[in-house]
Amino acid sequence: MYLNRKWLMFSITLFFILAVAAGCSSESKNDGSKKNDSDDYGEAVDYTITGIEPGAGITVTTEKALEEYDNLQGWELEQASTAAMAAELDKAMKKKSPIIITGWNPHWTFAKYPDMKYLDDPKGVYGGEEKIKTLARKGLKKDKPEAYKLLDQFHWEVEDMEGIMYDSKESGEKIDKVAKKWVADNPDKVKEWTKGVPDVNGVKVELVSTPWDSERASSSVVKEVMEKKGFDVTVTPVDVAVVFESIAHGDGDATLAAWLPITHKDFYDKFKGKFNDLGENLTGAKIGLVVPEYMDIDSIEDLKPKK
Ligand code: PBE
Repeated sequence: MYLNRKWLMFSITLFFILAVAAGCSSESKNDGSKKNDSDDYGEAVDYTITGIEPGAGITVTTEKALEEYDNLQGWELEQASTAAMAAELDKAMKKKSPIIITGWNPHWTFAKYPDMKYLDDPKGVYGGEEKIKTLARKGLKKDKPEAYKLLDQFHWEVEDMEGIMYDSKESGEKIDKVAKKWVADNPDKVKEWTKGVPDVNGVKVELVSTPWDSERASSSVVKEVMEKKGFDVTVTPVDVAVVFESIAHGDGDATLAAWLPITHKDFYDKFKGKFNDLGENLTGAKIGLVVPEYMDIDSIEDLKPKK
């Protein structure tokens, strides 16, 4: 009798354990299927990728992606500004709602939101590692050899650039101010860039640049370093297309803002042969489609076409 009761208790307990386990697994199944529904992030974001300025290289590249990926049929790229994209991202992150942005490194976004990921790009539309190159107008080497030498020697790391961008975002101080401090704090790097460059007396240099923090950082740093050597430097931020035109036509002296081989490919190819390529000033940049980690998606190909 006692034994039987013990068995009964055991069976009841076992039943409960199994019932709970079954409950759990059916719950996780439900979760799974729920996930599959909301996996269709397309509807949630209205089949829209949140982009930046119409003139950006990443905008051109994303338009190519919309053509290349069959599953992105019916999708659109919203184009406004980097600030507008950042505001949208901020809103989405707070609500944990889905968002797909055009993203890049170096950028402060990744410092502020480390829980973001690039979507795999099996067709390689966005390429792999991007480099930022220095281009100079033809004739700069002959006309202003000291400037050319310094620009040619300028090279820094992702962390340097990102540090300036992030400090500026955090402190609210303008990039050029933070850049001045950076120059004062990094005499070793500055020494390398200025090696063998004689001081000059007011030689004018115009750097054409783009209106993103990454390029504000590089241009401000180089301006500061050059001015300490006696150059008189102007930085002009313009559209990417105008940067290339201006260097090709010899209106601007140089740019530190050419993202290659993918981001600015069309502009580079269009004016090839009409400028001098001084090589990269930074390696390890990247562009692509970026989403918050909380989105259960890994690849551009996981997105569904518009219904
Ligand atoms: N960016 C940042 C620019 C270059 C620098 C990636 C947004 C672009 O042309 O796309």
